[in-house]
Amino acid sequence: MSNNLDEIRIKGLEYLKSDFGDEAVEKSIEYTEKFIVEVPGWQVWEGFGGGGRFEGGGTGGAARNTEEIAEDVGLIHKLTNSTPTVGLHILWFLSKDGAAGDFEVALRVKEEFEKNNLKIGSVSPTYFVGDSEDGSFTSQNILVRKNYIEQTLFGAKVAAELSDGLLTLWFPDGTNYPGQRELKDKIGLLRDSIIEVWEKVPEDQKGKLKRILVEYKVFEPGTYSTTIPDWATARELSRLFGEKGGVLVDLGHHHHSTNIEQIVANMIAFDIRGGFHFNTRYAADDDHSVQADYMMAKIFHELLRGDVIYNAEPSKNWVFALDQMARAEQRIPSILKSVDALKRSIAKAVLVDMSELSELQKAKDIIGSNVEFERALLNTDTSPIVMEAYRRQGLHPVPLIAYAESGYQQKIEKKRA
Ligand code: AFD
Ligand code: MN
Ligand code: MN
Repeated sequence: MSNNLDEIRIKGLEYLKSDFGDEAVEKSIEYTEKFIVEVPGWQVWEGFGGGGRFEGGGTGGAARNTEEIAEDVGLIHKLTNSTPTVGLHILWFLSKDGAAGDFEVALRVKEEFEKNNLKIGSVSPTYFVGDSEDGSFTSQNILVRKNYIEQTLFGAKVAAELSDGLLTLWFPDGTNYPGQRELKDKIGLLRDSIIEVWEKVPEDQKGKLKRILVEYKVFEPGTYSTTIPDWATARELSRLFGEKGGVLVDLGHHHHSTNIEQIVANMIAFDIRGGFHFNTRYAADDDHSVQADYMMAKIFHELLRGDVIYNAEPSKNWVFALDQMARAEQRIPSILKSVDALKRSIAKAVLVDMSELSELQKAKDIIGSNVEFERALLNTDTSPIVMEAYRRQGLHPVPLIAYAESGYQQKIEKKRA
């Protein structure tokens, strides 16, 4: 199997060089090598149903606690050198009683991650756990709102003091029936609660926070109305956090027909701090492993052309995380596949010959520009580039194979049965 991989890689690189030139291929390998993505702690964790909506524990072996999450993501990082941080939900992973955050727990989790060459990544208050059926920041009960505001302040402290300053807010607020709540009140309470949070974050923590990203979702869990249904609402709310506020684009959170690339281009044009939750859009939700389809390559085209990846000015760079969760499949392979898909996609975007493409665009050669665009982003298999990027780091060129050969899955299924 392995010498066949070498042959595919070597001959594949030769083919790509003849198609795109040595320089473009070399640059593509470098960009692919450098691309990193955050892993959501919940993707390897047994505790959350989520994606695919099917219950059942798959073949088993899911992590039961943050120590095992750290071991699993630590292995993924060892195999890919691409996943140095883990996204955490406060009530799932940083709490003693499941109702409030606990800084002692956060300190312990930080150590568990450091033992596995990992760091805490984004910190997410868990607005959908607890008493939020009438809303979290939009509840009519001021005590419920206060509780979630407190949790958000805890999240700001952890993000500022124990992590890299990234707070990501996903509000499940919405309604299931017309008339259930006044829609204007819902968004008004959400806005007022965010204002209260930002007023209460201590100045020193504000200084250490780098991004507070507000996520949106076209619907769900509210089936009639979702209080933050689009990036415009998320953007308006994010302004309340000042220059550090931004918008989190979760790929799965859109209607099927939505042109994601246009959203990305517009956010970049308006200099909005951004981030992605990568997954697959089979349904208007997330939760499935990423696939390296044409859309993903086009998204990376916009991100690269918008200079929001590898920008020398760190505040310009978007942050990237997986957000997928399913019980049925084996967790670690589903993440390795996502990392692979993202690397394939950025590799394609780097191969686009922008000088040739812009000539064709200027000449208004519509079909010519479409063909040139598709040459790299639709028609090219960048496996050889991804394999070469891993090989140069002394890694197995196909982490999924390395994982299968490692016996780790059998080990955790036995140990965690
Ligand atoms: C759910 C939400 C949203 C959020 C994630 C983790 O839809 O995507 O980012 O949980 O909080 O998938
Ligand atoms: Mn998400
Ligand atoms: Mn989601």
